[in-house]
Amino acid sequence: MTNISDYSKFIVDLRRHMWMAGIEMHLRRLIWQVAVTGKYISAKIHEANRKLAGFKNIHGDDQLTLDRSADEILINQLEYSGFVREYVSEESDKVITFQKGEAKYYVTADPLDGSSLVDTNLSMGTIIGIHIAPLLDTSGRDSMVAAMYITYGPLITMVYSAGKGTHEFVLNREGEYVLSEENITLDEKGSIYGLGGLRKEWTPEHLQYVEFLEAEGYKLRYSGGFVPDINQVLIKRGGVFTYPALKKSPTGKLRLIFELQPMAFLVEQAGGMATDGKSDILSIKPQKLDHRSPIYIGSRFEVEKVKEYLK
Ligand code: AFP
Repeated sequence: MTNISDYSKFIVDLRRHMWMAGIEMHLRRLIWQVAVTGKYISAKIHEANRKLAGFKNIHGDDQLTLDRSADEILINQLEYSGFVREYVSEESDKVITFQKGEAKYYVTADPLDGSSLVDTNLSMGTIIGIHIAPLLDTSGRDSMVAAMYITYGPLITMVYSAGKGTHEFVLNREGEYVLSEENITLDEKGSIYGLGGLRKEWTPEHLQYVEFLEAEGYKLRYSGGFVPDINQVLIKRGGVFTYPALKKSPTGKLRLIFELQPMAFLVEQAGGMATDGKSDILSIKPQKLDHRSPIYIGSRFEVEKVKEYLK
């Protein structure tokens, strides 16, 4: 696939990239509007983090309001976009109908994933899925047309795909998203792994899989933030993140609609895979908004390998 940036001797910003990729206008504008919310959510994080004002740290209830603030910013930004038919977020678990008429996109959001990390100054993120069918009607593979996430770290970055590769943009000092990594493509095999859940809660099969990776010399990369942990696998071009089935919670912890399907879309577009151990994440039909699923996501070798242990 020829990189668009090969044609352009100028900095390629997000809108130009999507236009040159031939993405449909309404979808381009919706992706752009979500990307813009990243600036407002980042400002909210700074505002809410009372350490800046010399206080000790942000308390649990403040973290909660931070989640809700991020959700409100997304709602305000998308409600009048004219492109969004329904919006549902991990914060409210209820479907909000914005528009009827020709508005055709169904948007899912985890507005601020990893918010419990805010007082540690570790990275957090916003996860967005964009569908063309109601969320519980079909699998992500049949309904999802785009996915993206925003990372709030030393830099604000945005990774998106609309089915034509996975690309990273960085927010520059002028407030523009400029292309930083185009057509991210995972290697067949990586060298890092992120392992969620308590070791004593792991199933024997999962433990054997982890011991295989340890014997292969994989290095542990786990921050407790799904977005930066997945971002690391993508930007380092390989490896695996897993939050597995646990003895006491066979469906694991992470949410299929809000977290797993958007990331599976992005990783598949980068040549990787995502499974619950048996089925592709994108092929799973959500049973409810709060549908949780185990996940193994990353480069092909590691994800194919886990199926040998969990079959
Ligand atoms: P919070 O949003 O409550 O911080 O949880 C983050 C998360 O949902 C996901 O981002 C992490 O991968 C996962 O939880 C970490 O879970 P553990 O704390 O059990 O490791």
